[in-house]
Amino acid sequence: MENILSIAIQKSGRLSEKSLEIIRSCGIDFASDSRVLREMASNFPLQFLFVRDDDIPGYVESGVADIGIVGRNEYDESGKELEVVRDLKFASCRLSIAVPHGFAYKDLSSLEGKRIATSYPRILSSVLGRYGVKAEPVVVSGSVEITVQIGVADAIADLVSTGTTLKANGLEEAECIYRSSAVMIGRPDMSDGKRAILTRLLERIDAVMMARKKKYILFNLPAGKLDDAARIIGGMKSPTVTPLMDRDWVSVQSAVDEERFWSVFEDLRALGAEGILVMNIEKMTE
Ligand code: PRT
Ligand code: ZN
Repeated sequence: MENILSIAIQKSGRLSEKSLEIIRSCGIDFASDSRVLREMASNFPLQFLFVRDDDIPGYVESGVADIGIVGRNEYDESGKELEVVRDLKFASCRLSIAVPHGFAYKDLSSLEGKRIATSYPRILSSVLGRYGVKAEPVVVSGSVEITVQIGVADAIADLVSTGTTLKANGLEEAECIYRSSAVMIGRPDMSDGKRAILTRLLERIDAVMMARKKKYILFNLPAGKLDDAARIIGGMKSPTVTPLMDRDWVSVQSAVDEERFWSVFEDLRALGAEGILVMNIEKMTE
């Protein structure tokens, strides 16, 4: 359908909730709770297709869906040539080599001739190939972490986030070989009509993602300290400055990077800022 963009989303798993949440925060409404196979948004030309994550790159390639949200690992492993339209920066994880205690791991060359169990043979072999290491991949579709104990592999290459699963299975994380997070993929040859809908969607997603990285801060400051405050807040051309009844004081407001927030807060306090108010930003553009 020319005037509708279809998006493939994981039906149930680590990506499902956050994928839907980011779309919902773009002001796009849908029922979703039933997670039927297909569903239409009520106020945006977007149709959802709820499927297994492994199938998403293939569905996007074949045109069953126009775009999809999937782990970068799953996309790269698929070998499909699609467009990565956005890194959505959630569901971050790494693909790591893990070895049993007592395995003398130095670097990737320690894997020469070893059996390595993984669900990501394509990514693994491309990394090993780059370092000229020849190992024997053992491809399993799940429970990679038990393969050493049951004697089918000498080491593994598996996704890790906290590392708890590796530890529980007597393995040590030896080296991270690849990093992943959820990405939005799309068909490069989308029609103009669909591309226009995607552009609208991306504008909203960017506004939501940018807002999440910032806090809005409002405070009163002795007027003479304005230049110092601007330097502390940094990265912005013009904080909004409003005069107060008391001419010696001004009210200042600005967006601040979330990751620098506490140091900015403390420096402003030390400068004499009072009545500091901090707010979450819902949407934002450059
Ligand atoms: O049913 P379907 O095929 O749709 O889902 P799935 O079971 O194949 O995928 P799912 O939902 O488990 O993961 C989807 C995506 O989430 C992956 O492709 C990754 O991009 C991403 N992701 C993020 C992870 C993890 N973190 C993660 N920790 N995928 C898997 N894991 C595994 C890890 O391998 C370990 O077994 O979760 C376990 C816990 O990890 P630790 O390190 O916290 O103990
Ligand atoms: Zn899967």
